[in-house]
Amino acid sequence: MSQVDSLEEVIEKNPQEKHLSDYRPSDYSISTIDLEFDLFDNQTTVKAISQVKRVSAKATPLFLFGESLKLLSVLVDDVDYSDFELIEEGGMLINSLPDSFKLEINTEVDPAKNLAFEGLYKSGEAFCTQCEAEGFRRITYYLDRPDVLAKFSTKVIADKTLYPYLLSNGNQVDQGDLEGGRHFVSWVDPFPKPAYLFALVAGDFDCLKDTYTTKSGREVELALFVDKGNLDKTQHAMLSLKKSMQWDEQRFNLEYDLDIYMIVAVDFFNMGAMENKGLNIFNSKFVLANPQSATDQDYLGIEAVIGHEYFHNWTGNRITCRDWFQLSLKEGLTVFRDQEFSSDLGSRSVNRIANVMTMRDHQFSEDAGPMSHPIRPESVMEMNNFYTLTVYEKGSEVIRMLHTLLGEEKFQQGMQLYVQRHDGQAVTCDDFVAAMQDASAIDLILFKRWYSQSGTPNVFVTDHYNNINNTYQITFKQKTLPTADQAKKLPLHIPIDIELLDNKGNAIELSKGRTTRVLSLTHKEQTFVFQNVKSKPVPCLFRGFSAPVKYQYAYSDEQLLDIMSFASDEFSRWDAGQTLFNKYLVKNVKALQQKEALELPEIFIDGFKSVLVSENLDPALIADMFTFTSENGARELFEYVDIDAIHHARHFMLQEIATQLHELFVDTYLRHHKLKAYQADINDIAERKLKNISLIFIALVDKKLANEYVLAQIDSCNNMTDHLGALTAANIGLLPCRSDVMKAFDDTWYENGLVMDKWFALQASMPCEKVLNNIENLFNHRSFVFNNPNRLRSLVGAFAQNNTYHFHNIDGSGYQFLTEQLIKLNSLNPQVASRLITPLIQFKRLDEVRIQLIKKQLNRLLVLPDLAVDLYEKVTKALAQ
Ligand code: B3K
Ligand code: ZN
Repeated sequence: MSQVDSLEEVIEKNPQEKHLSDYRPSDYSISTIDLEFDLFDNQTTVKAISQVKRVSAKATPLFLFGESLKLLSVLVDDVDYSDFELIEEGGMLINSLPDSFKLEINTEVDPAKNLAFEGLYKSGEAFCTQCEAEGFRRITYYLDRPDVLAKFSTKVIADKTLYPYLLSNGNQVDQGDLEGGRHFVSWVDPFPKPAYLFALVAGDFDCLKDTYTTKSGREVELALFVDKGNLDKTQHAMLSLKKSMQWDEQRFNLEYDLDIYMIVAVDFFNMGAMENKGLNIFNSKFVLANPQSATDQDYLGIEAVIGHEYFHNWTGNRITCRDWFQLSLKEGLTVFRDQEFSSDLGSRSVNRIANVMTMRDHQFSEDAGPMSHPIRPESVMEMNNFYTLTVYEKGSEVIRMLHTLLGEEKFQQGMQLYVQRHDGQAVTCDDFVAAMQDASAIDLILFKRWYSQSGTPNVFVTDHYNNINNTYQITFKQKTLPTADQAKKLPLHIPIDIELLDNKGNAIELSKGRTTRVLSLTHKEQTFVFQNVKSKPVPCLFRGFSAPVKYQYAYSDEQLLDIMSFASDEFSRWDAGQTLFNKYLVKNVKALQQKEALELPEIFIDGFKSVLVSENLDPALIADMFTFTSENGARELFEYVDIDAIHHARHFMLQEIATQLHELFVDTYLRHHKLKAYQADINDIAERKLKNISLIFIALVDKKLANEYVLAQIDSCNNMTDHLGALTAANIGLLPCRSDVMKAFDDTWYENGLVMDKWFALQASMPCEKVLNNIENLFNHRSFVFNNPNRLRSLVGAFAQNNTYHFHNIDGSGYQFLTEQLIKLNSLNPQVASRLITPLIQFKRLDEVRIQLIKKQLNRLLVLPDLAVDLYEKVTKALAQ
């Protein structure tokens, strides 16, 4: 049987896609649901009593979603009911119901066996839940869809010694002791919510308490629950929460609404965190930090994720999504809000650069791959597969473009109108844009195409300067290539923030007193003319990455250096450096392919030299200027991706930079290597970043000196950033001390899984042939736990995602290794499997040998008898390319 036949056959007998266009309001509404959980490891019973009302005119049966449940009984208006049928695909159909009734459903679940971490499960000793997107149906039969909003009350019963804390959404209203050493706590959440925001936690924790007084003067109790012994790692998370609450009041005029806000940190969690109403559940990675165990990046990540989940209270919880196709309504907007939060508190440019790196290194390839979808997808098989960089990060870029087009004032008016119109409702992306349009009186009809069109637009820029009448004319052409999901592409509304530099590097006035302007590109091709331009300018385009596009302009090296030195926007300076690097990367890849000599001209080195010695630039920005396009990101620069040539050309360039600027890197390292008390403060973070980047460049060329520095740095450092910085240099430079310092780290930290994640990720990104062999051995390491998603991401994910060259080893070993892990994970935790598969499905532009090797592995997955829908969706789409 040919591959195509088997693919078609498999597709035929498997799950179908759901379509946005099929949306219909629910036939029934639920006003209240009272839950009672009697918690036991393997036999937890759930009693769910709902007040249900038919809203449709027709007397249709009631369909309730339900999966992996043991049904104990169904009662309608307190009487045992049997007129229902269980549906194999996951649910129950109840017939002959009255117009309005009380529905009681009793189910049993097995939390201890639930290793998919969806629904009710055990994380270590604690019980916890994850219901977004469709996990509540693994707790009870319910109208598990985001547009059914009900008031929840929850009674939790459990052993009192093992589970002193019993938590759920809303406010605590009752508690008491029961027979047999058990106790209960009852909670009521006054705000109607969809089931995906339900949460329950039971466990024994250490708790950090605090309070926050909102701007209207209400006192809110704050509580942070962590595993026993971790209280010394909670200060930063609590501070971040208070900063988030204050920032949302100041910038968005949004205040917290319940009397208590709780955050629980757990070790077994599929994602970063979850915004359940009043009871956020977090991956402990995004809560726990002290200087010894967490890096600067961890500190910043915690602040951002705490902010993100907190901001969801309005954008997501108070106003939620009508259906899951609208996910970007809450996620794109909330990512935008958390990015703004981080930028207002820290460095705007450095944050912007980090976000753009994510777009270019990862989102662009998603948009060009088999899973390409618009920020508002039109068809979905497994919803969990759509918590993507496109929905989140590109979604945020779309909100940012709205912000650019409207300006802060009108954007905030739009937000206010959105809240005023839709508080307490489940709405659509169209509703959001309508509020923005109505508040600003700016026409956004064309702009809305960003919601329905996938793919990264290419913008080709040409210009012409007329020195007789002093006019400068600039022409933009946009073209989006067909994507896997959508052949036909239309022109988009693309805001282009522009600045023109004159021959002395000064910004030219573009309109009264203004030297920058946002042009609206709305057609396939458009020309803009600037008058009174005295000399041929250097155009600084897409300032601040004003649109999520790839753009091309035939910049000379000199022009790029001008932008690097003179652009008023720090992001543009960085971007010009990236463009210059990419230009030579493309050249050198070609040279390698044609067996010609590689080159990096003096002008390039000189340009970067002046960056390194600059006294005015923020050290963090300098560090970013020396963080060049990754091998992953570089793939997007080519039509045909030559893994080997990209690796070798990039390596040559880094080696060349390290050699030619060696003394300056040493000097920079020494200047910024300061021994002082640790503070997660923006200036100190910047210095550590530049110092540790310099150390890497030193390690590339002078192993002896680098070895010395690494050992001394580890010896004297008082924080994880510097410790890990030294280890990273030892790892990348394969320094003589590498194995000793790795071992010492392991011996110190082996009991702390989160810290060991950093170590596993280093092992996985080791730039050497034997890396895969090492990884395989590390599965037996004392700190490795296969079931823990964090460990898996650090070891397997870091290898497949970041160690591009070795993962794509032409012998196929990387592909085979990943596939073997996916086969194991398919039945344990399909959600995590489905995230890890990404590098295996984006293969279309690789060489034929690698394509065949990958297809062979994907076909192994395809024929698994119990292939989870999460993987099924991606594997079939990948093979159909
Ligand atoms: N809303 C959650 C993500 C849920 C993912 C479900 N597979 C976290 C967040 O975006 O804030
Ligand atoms: Zn979110």
